[in-house]
Amino acid sequence: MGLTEARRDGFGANKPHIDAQGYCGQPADSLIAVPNRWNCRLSQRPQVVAAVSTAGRFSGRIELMIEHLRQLGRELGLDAVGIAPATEEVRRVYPWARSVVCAAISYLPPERPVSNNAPRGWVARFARSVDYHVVLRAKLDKLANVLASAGARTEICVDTNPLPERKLAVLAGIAWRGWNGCVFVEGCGSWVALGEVVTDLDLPAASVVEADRCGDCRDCIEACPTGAITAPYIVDRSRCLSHITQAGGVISDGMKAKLGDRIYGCDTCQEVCPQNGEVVPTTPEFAEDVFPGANPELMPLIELSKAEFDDRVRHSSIGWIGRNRIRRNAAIALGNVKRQPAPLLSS
Ligand code: B12
Ligand code: SF4
Ligand code: SF4
Repeated sequence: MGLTEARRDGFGANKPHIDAQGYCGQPADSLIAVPNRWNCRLSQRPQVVAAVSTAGRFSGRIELMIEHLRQLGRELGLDAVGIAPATEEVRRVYPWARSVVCAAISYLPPERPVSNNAPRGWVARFARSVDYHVVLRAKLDKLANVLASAGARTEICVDTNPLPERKLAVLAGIAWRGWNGCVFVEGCGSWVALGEVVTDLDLPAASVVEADRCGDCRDCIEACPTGAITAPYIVDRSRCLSHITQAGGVISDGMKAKLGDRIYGCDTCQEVCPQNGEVVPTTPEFAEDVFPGANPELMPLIELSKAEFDDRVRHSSIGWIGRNRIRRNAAIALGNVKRQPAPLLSS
């Protein structure tokens, strides 16, 4: 691939999909090693954006390397890979950094109907399956090996606090921003997790695809239960229910009512988004729910002993917030679902 042209190998309409039965239904041109029932073909090319060449000493090798990263990203099941310059924020943390290889992966799980009428809570989609940090890090590790084999220094980041991951994804040309604050990737909508390999290699950065695709829509702003989207792209963390489910402390009565049945995260501003309308699950690793799943029964969660918590929840995507917060959220959800005061918790 020539580096003189910015290139986006989008695969929107051709993406494979996984339905509730775990069928991944599209023909494709490459297989990766996944458990048998997921031997679906992951044909779709991640959008690798390698743009205008710096035509430096290593340009020949760098071109090959970027092509290799692109190929590997596709084989690993990443949905987009692109290159951003190491911004000021990145260099504050890693002063040696020159470039950032940014990747996105769809975490969208299949929807499954629930089978009984017991009071249930709700978990956001990014936390229903196996922990995306683990899945993405393992894939980024392989991209990092490519860079390291060329003698580069690397650091893998997934959800690393001081890095502006959304901004980097936009600068890498793999994503654009929505007014709900989330970034969108072609074919995946905003149901993507982001990760990076920071490197000291000077890689050619991408053409930014930033575009306002929201137009006249204000659906997310209007749908947010707490008015947390205070202006386009700006989310007031203190009012965001995602934050409130994850943070410790006492939740005010006003916010308790707004939480509804949420016990971890909030997807409302993404669910209502027309840009997410046609998107389907595509990543085999996220096809199965992990305990407590999408709609856990609330009473068993509230009654979890410490030993049961350690055994069943601690290592799930939501376990890091600890037993007390999960039980607090479940108790509030139970009160909201049954329209009665939240039960008092014993320790
Ligand atoms: C703290 C945090 C939160 C906090 C605060 C979020 C917030 N908006 O402030 C809380 C707990 C509320 C939260 C919620 C969610 N989060 Co969060 N969160 C983070 C974290 C760790 C840091 C983000 C941060 O500091 N935000 C502060 C604000 C000011 O920064 P920002 O959102 O990045 O965007 C600002 C700037 O970067 C800049 N900017 C953004 N893009 C661009 C592009 C250009 C070109 C420029 C110049 C500037 C620019 O403008 C923005 C506004 O000032 C990141 C991981 C990371 N290191 O980035 C994940 C991350 C942003 N979260 C993520 C996810 C999945 C979520 C939730 C969807 C989870 C859920 N279902 O409950 C919600 C979405 C809520 C929402 N509408 O934003 C994903 C984003 C996926 C996506 N498609 O966008 C990330 C990247 C984690 C990951 N590695 O995948 N999150
Ligand atoms: S995640 Fe929920 S509370 Fe937070 S901004 Fe979106 S809709 Fe509002
Ligand atoms: S709901 Fe509308 S305004 Fe909000 S991010 Fe989606 S398209 Fe943009």
